[in-house]
Amino acid sequence: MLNYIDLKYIPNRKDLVCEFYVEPNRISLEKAAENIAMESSIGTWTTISTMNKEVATKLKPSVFSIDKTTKTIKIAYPQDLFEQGNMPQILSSIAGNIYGMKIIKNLRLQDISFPKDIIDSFKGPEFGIKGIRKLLKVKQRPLVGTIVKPKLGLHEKQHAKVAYESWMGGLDIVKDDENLTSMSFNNFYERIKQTLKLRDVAEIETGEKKIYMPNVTAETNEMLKRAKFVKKNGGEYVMIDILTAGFGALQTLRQANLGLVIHAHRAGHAAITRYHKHGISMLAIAKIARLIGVDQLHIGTAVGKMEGAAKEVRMIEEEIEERFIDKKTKQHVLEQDWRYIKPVFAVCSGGLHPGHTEPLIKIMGKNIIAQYGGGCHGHPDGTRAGAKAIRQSVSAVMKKKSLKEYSKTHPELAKAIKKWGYFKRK
Ligand code: CAP
Ligand code: MG
Repeated sequence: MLNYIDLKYIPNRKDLVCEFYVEPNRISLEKAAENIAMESSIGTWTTISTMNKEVATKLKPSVFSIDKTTKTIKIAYPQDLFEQGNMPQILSSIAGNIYGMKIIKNLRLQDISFPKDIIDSFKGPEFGIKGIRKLLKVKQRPLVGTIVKPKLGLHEKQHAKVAYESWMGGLDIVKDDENLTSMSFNNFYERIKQTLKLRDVAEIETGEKKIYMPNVTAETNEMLKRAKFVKKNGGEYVMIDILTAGFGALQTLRQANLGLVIHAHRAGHAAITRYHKHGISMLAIAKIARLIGVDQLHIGTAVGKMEGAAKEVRMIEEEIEERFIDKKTKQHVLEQDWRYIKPVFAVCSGGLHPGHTEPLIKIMGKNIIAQYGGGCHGHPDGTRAGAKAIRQSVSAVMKKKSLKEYSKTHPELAKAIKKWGYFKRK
């Protein structure tokens, strides 16, 4: 029987390292760790006559840390277990069968550290934070955007009009919602033409760069066709729902090298990230998305409607933007040398309104993209006023003024605050 536990083992630069939270089912944590290492690499439930010494020596992973207090284990996997440049295969190993083993009650892949050769086999972001700020010509402040609402139902012209109003009110970015693709009432290709046409008008009338992020999520060939259509019509961005489309599809989009900024929506992530005892952490998903090559990624707001505590959301932001504000956070993350892989812009979205802007920036810093859906189109005076109120709330923070103070001279902000109030941390 091969021995998978080696608490003296020190991972080397050719190891992929995973940290798991493990709740065994009537067996010891050691036994559970051994079975996880086996099933996620070369083993199965029993010894087999076909196993040979060479396979074992070359490919056997090592459980090198078992912490009974935190119920976490760390496993170092020789990189030859994985196909370079193939994220689906990597995840079929480290996030595959092991979740279904009867001897495990709960299992969560908390964190991953990729070795150099695997890092080098992926493209990473084409633009990243610097490229996006350069494209939008916005150096310091958070970028602000909205999502056309209602999520579904508007036809192409109405959609374009809502986008135009949002840009004219001062927002940088307008995106499709996660479930808007090409509908019977809103054809993708027609929507792109109508919306980009008004985007050009808004740019001329405001003198500012304006961005439209169309959702190209679809079967992979159709997705590529839609992305190329956006490019041909003067769009600079596409959006993809990375969990429902899949990591293989995300690789196809990124590796098509279309010169489009990729916005990663994470619809569906909470099915695997939300329960902190089972599934995959958002931190691990964020690292995977950065390695494949998204330019910006939804990571939560800490203050809005979606779950995600401030500490966790901040940790994810610091990992994808690679700027560790407080060293303590870094301790909770497996060391990762990202080499030339660019940092990714953190997107904060979900239940935000202008009253959230101050605490949001306080927690997340200025290097974020803040998106307000209902918090824009729900403004008492409509979309354009909502957009103005959002922009005003950011200006207040950048000028170190309280929202209360600033709303005295900015009526749109005052009306937003009157309707939704200020965010009070619980
Ligand atoms: C926000 C949103 C976003 C979610 C995504 C929505 O709209 O468009 O998809 O926030 O959540 O459909 O809910 P609102 P996350 O501003 O009206 O809430 O960023 O946490 O993945
Ligand atoms: Mg949405």
